[in-house]
Amino acid sequence: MGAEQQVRADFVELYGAEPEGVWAAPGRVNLIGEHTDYNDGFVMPFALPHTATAAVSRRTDGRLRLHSADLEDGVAELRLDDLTPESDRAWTAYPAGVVWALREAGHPVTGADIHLTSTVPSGAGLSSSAALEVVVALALNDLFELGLPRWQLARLCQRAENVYVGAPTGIMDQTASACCEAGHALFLDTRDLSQKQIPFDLAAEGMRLLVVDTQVKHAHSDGEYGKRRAGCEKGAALLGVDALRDIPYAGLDAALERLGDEEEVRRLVRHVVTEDQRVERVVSLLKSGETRAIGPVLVEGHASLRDDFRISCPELDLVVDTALAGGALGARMTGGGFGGSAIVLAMAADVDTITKAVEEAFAAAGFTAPRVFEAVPSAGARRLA
Ligand code: GAF
Repeated sequence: MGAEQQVRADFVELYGAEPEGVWAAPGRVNLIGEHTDYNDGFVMPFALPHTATAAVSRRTDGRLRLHSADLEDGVAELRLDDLTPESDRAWTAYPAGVVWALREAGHPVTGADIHLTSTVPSGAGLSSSAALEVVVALALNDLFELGLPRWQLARLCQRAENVYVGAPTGIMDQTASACCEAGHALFLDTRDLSQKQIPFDLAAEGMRLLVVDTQVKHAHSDGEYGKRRAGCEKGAALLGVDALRDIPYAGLDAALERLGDEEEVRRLVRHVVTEDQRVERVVSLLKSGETRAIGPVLVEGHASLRDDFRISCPELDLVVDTALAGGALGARMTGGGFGGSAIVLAMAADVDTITKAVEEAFAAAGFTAPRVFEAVPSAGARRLA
């Protein structure tokens, strides 16, 4: 049975009737542009083939029933009028938060039965939570005929995550899940949410992109992410701009000088301003067909996250160093950091050697074995049935 049939059959068993529809929304990897989204900057994610899938039906009685095939928990039953920000520390906060955000924005959602399952690895920096949020938002948008465009669904999902769940994340992950297209990376300006789909077909050029999940679990609500965000906001305030996006690359040295002995803020500002410039470099290299040349830009991005933003960890650094020593074209951590995944850009012929080298290096260091898979730019959120 395929995922769609399975989730449909499980829904019938749980709730005693066919669902009105089935939807899917993917996780993402970010090619370049890390910790720039809450600085109004640029990002460039693409969607994974891994998705959250939801079978959903409307209710009219103000109740929300939630169930996940991936957990032992039974059906959670909530009353829409009781949904309160930061009151739920379980996985149910993500779908419930979306319902809360839609209703708070005035959309007439009157209840739902939802059954979910996901193939996006959780805690791996691959946006498993955004996939859960977006699949629910898209389903409710369709069923209640809300007519909201994708970018607005992403905004509401971000609000669910920021206010209801209580994690101070940016807009990248939800937009990636809602708006990515197969065979493309999404060049997103997080200030005005303008988007360009950039063709990104590595296989056609004999290349591959590997995701290495270090199995070091990360969480956004644990404080370090928020500290970086607050540091960036402090930098913008000290420099008299709305967001670090407003510091042009050419003005970076002058900006750093103005920050005087604010050493930590200087490092954060340097990362964000140089990272925005790296996104623009990658976009222009891809547009001119120089795909291999993005490798060194990815490596620079990793060094900046490790040394200036200080959010890497020994496992992520080991992936990057080992992959590069094994002939990779580029490699860097991806996502929020403090664990999670790294990406490795390599020629197809080198993939096996690099994978083996990384696995051996992890074993030699006494780290948990990493999970390595190839990432092909896949479709964004969609209705399956
Ligand atoms: C996490 C956040 F959710 C994103 O908004 C983004 O800030 C990313 O970390 C870092 O680029 O995935």
